[in-house]
Amino acid sequence: MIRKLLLSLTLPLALSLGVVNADSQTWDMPLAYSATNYQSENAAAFAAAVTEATGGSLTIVTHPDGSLYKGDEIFPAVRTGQAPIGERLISALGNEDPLFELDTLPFLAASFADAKKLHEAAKPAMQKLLASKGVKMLYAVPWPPQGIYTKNPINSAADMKNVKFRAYNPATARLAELMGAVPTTIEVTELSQVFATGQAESMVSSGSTGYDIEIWQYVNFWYDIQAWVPKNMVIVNLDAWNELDEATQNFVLNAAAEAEASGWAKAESLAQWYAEQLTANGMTVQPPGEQLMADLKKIGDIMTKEWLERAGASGEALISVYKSM
Ligand code: PCA
Repeated sequence: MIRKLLLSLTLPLALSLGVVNADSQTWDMPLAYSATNYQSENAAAFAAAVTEATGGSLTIVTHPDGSLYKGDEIFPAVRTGQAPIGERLISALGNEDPLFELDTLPFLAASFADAKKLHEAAKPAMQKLLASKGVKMLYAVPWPPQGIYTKNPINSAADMKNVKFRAYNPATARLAELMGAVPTTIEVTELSQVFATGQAESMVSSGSTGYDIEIWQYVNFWYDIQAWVPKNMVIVNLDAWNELDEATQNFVLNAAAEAEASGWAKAESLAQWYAEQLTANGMTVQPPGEQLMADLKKIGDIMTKEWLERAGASGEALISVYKSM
């Protein structure tokens, strides 16, 4: 009787405070990119789909724009369980394992169709690697093709000499170095500020990220080099995952599959639109000239060779699986 009385008093109190009970919980989901970016919108739709499918027993709340954790804090936060779930640019983890850099190898998979194949080819190895770090990938979504943003026209890699370059991962830092530029790795939340203060005057990124920070305020050119298609992944902490019952896990997996499909479609359908927005805001958008392309191909060969040295036989095997698809 007393127990019943206590329950009847404490349960509504716990619910009204949003306190976790055995049957219902809330997952905070940190995102690095702005709320209006399609990656964040896609993540918000995923979160809403999970919340709805589970009738709120698992509620996922997205926190875009680095507001909960900045880009470089998200993977460690999910790994250690500080955040149960989060989204991170895969290749930003390149220093942890060469496998994370597979999708930024220049000219390996430069179209969305090839990028999708590469994603499928790498999935089993990625899940294994991520599991060894205590996390699981739920889905991954590409960025539109990458281009070089500059203030001045460039005709060759030599024109990038000493130019201050914003890198978003070890591979783009290496690319800059091989062009003779001066790379600094900067998270997207700091991007407007570093361009505004002149700490960066160029970068490689998609039309999407340029559009988000209104990059036409700082640079004039975007060379559409079509060299790779990097991806963001949504990862979940394995302990948090294993605590979910099977039905809930299945709701999450279904929502993740939908988010992966809609994210790829969105990236593809927006790629051209983003390039048009750069042009509409006064930038010159063009393919790289012959010399610049030849230089980039050479740099790509060096980066691929360096990657294979690090990734070894398993890296080579992955590439041949991809090429046979
Ligand atoms: N935007 C992200 C990574 C790739 C992209 O297109 C960024 O610049 O941080």
